[in-house]
Amino acid sequence: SIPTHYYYTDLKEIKKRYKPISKFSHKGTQGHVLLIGGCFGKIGAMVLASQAALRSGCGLATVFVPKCGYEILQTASPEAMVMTDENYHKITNIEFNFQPKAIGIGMGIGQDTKTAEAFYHFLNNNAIPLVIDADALNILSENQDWLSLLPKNSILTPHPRELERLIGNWEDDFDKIEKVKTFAKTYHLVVLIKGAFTLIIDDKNVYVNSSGNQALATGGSGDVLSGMITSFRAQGYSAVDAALLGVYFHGRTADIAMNDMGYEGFIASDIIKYLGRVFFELK
Ligand code: B4P
Ligand code: MG
Repeated sequence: SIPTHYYYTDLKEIKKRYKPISKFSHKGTQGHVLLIGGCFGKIGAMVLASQAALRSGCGLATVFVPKCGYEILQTASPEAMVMTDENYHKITNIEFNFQPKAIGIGMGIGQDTKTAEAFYHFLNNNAIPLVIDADALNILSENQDWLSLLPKNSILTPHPRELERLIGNWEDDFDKIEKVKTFAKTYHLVVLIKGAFTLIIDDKNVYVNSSGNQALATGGSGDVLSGMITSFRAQGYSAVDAALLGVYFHGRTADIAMNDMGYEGFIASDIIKYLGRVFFELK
């Protein structure tokens, strides 16, 4: 097997990779994010992802949701622009008229056959770096021959259950890491294994994240993370750096928040509220 290099991402390591915003930057230079997802009953995932993207420093964020998401997004996430599918309940045809710097897809998207077909069509026509999460990962697990359509250096953000659907089961943690490394190498991807001490894995390196705690074991925290990583990708960070920064910042919000509350009181939108505090630590 390929030798594995292990790294531990702490504040010092993050400071080396973080690039402060220039005095002369404007929204046009900070990167335009496109987030695609949501279905009836799961539009909140897109509200969370869009707010997380904007609070992570991208210049502009557009969301693509089914029609039922239009008023929800415009109200709950006024800084984001909204484009809608022609279908009310779910995404059936992904079309947009601009060039985003990075695209995040899958949060709350559901697994309808029409949505899967739209995703396939999208993959066949897209070269923009992707962050792929949630049901978009599950659709890929069901259609593994689509994996070769992913642009190089796209980022996959599965939790352990989603990872198992994608690569099958593993014997132990070492076997899991070997399997993910091989998978990442085959398709030229960066793959996360989310959980306590989230791992970020490319074809030869394993980065172990140091931040975060059990307060993050709450619905929607994964959607927030996807918005953050897509935002960093759109700002010009490499796939590995975007994933490292996203995961570290995400966890760090929960660490800082525990000065103000207990684990149980923390919900996914609090990650977004505390994000600015993490950037403040890098000043
Ligand atoms: P879904 O129903 O698909 O849940 P989701 O919408 O993806 O949730 P969300 O996006 O909010 O959270 P995510 O896990 O992506 O899946 C739930 C199903 O998967 C359930 O059946 C569940 O049992 C299973 N599942 C989920 N996590 C599992 C795990 N670790 N092991 C086994 N089965 C699992 O993202 C959560 C975020 O919070 C990640 O960034 C994660 O790193 C972070 N986080 C969670 N707990 C943490 C902890 N203790 N410490 C630090 N970070 C933590
Ligand atoms: Mg998730």
